[in-house]
Amino acid sequence: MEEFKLTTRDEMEAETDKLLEIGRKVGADSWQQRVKNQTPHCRFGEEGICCRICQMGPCRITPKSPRGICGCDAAGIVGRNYLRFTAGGAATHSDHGRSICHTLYLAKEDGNYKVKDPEKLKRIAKEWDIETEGRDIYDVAHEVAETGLMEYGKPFGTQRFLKRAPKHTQEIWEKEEIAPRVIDREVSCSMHMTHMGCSSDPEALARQSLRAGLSDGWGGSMMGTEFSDVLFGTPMPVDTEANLGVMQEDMVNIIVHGHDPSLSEMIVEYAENPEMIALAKSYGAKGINVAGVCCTSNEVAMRHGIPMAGNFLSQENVVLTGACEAIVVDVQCIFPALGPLSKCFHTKFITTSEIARMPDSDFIHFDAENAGENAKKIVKMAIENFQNRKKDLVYIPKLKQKATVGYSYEAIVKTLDTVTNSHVDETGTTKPLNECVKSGIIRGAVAMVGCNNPKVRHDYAHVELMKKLIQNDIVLVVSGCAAQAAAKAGLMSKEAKNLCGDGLKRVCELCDMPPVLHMGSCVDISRMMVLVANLAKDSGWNIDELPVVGCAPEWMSEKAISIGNYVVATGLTTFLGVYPQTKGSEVFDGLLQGGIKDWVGACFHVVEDIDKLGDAMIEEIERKREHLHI
Ligand code: BF8
Ligand code: SF4
Repeated sequence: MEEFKLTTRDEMEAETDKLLEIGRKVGADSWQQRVKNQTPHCRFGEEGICCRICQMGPCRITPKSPRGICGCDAAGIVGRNYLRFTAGGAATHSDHGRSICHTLYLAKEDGNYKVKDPEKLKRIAKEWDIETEGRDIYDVAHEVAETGLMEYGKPFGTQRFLKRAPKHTQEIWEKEEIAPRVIDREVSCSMHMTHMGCSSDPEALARQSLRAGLSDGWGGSMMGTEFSDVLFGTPMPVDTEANLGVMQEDMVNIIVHGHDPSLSEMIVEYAENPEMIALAKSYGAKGINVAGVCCTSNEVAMRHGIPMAGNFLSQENVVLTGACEAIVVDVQCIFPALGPLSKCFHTKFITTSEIARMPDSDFIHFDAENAGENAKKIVKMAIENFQNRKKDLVYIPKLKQKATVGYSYEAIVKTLDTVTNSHVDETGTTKPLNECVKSGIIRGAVAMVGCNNPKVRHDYAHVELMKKLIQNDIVLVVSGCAAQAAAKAGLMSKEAKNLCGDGLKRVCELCDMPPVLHMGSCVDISRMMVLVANLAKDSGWNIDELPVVGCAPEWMSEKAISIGNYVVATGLTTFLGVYPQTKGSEVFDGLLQGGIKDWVGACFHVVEDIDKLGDAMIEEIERKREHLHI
């Protein structure tokens, strides 16, 4: 048996260089080149002190001009920009959640979408006081979906899922007036507050940022996750593979990219259809290979073991292999660059959502009603495109690692139970995990999430931090592009246990799990919220006392900031490796990195030096342990 070894960043970059070389031959552009073209960035933008929200501006803050034309100061401008950024993220995640609600509403026994986890559906129905006894499961599904849709627009009250949080957390949210009302209201209220001539008070802007974030994490994202599980199944551990080497030279390669599993689930289904496989063979391919990029990849990897080709900054690489017949996208984090890039190769760039229309793509409008038919059409298009491959442009790097993924909250509870063999009911408890933490076998946990950002060497921060943390017996729960960084490097292989400290290694052995647990896509950070909520309830500690922190070392998107806000507002101190655009106001920045702790028991810390970032997290976890006397 070959000895286990992580794939290094150097190895991956050497392969990327080869791909870029091929790209240059066919006139392809690349993000690496565009970063050069865009550097240096505008300092006003970087520090958040450029205001463009009215036509008297744009106004920029300098020592000579400390206020905009309306008189708004740096704290107001930075705060408004930050809140708008958050609202963008909350809207995006939540609208994804809304489309999943709609899909659930349209689910039927003989339709394109069915209920795959009726037990989970019944649990949610019970939570929401919806009758399940003696009812057809689809009646229940439709009522739950409609009730979920009302969470976006009901006139009164707060988000239903807030009740999942421990009492202590709920009380903080009430007292600080940040309990999120309906989702659309938090987003539009944020836009209203940041209109010219409304809020310029930094505290009010920070507070609304937390509330808008919470409407995402405990509202839109949580419904996105929960209803995706109901529709497509709750993830359980499954083996898969990661990195560009999952693409196959003799197969039709279809890459699914984006976020909404409604599309990718159907593509996966049709790619397994015997009729389609026969068609692929008739075109000279051995079969059909579906692989993923970004969070769509996380969704189908978690549920079906579909291999993960790469994360955010790998998206151009999949086309550069010359072996991608189609890259099929839904929404979010899709480079518009894929249009012109695909034209340099034979690749079909297929857009499917009205939310994400892009030039140089084939648009096939995909919705719940036409899902089956259109998924078939897309798979067929990819197959027919196999013959157009330019053989001399094909280069698939041999990079590939094994990964075990699928650690939903339910799966983690079940897996950790192996340590104590205590009884698990249908929802289980987190007691075994608590025991491991109390005894110190596991020192704590880091929820590492978020994107790639060219401001940080691609995946380097994720992987180096994860290595350091597991060496120190800190278990990782990860999602989004952080998860794929781990998988590509090999940290989701069960053999990665050999890189752990003795305590965590023992837990990995006993539970037969990797030290870095893949909890899913970015909307699935709601799973992490459920996990810490139940850890707190089962242990009797408050969430802000748990030796658990959040971390986004390479983040870039509005969604990531929305996430940061709800993770902090839930009580988890969160470490960022990329400075948000807030440097221009010490007052606002000081709130985020200190002041808000008085409200919610946690705040942000920005540490751009990766080594120091790791140390800071370990120190924070040890401080929490000391406080708990464990
Ligand atoms: O929602 S981690 S780059 S893919 S935003 Fe995007 Fe960031 Fe990746 Fe998933 Ni999340
Ligand atoms: Fe300038 Fe005020 Fe208008 Fe912003 S709102 S652009 S600071 S005048």
